[in-house]
Amino acid sequence: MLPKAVEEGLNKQVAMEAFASQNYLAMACWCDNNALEGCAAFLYHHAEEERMHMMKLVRYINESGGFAIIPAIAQPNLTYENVQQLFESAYQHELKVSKSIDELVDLSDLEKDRQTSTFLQWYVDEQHEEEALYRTLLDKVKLIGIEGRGLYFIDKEVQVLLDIVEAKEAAEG
Ligand code: OFO
Repeated sequence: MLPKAVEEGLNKQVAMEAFASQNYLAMACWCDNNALEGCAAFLYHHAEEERMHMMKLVRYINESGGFAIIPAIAQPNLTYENVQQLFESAYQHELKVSKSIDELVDLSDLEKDRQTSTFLQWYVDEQHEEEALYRTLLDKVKLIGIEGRGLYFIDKEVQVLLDIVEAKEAAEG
């Protein structure tokens, strides 16, 4: 049985993951509209992943005797000055999500809810990967630069990263 405070915390996380999915979807649309097909593909994929994060939480809450609350979702940002600003925003968002997951782990520990702490370990690991992924992306964007042909090469690099992510997912089944 979920302690009430933990249930509330998990539901806040549901809302955060739902927003993340819409936010990445909006970023994908911006890329699509700016001829950045590789970046768009990467972000469409990431939007799906965030939905999966949300679904995993929803199922866990309901399976644990709680009530998953499906939230209204705020309008995400639709436009960016450039792709560097977009990936900076994605990276900052992931840092915020990591902080929220860490606080949720602290809360479940405080409530002596061992099951939720164990469940959340998957999110801790996932956030470590996502932070690293966006940090890498941002570093590449800064290194290549967004002037002239830079955008073309950035887009190719991001497509390569997506191929790596998808190959890893396929290997994991
Ligand atoms: Fe990218 O964050 Fe979900 O957990």
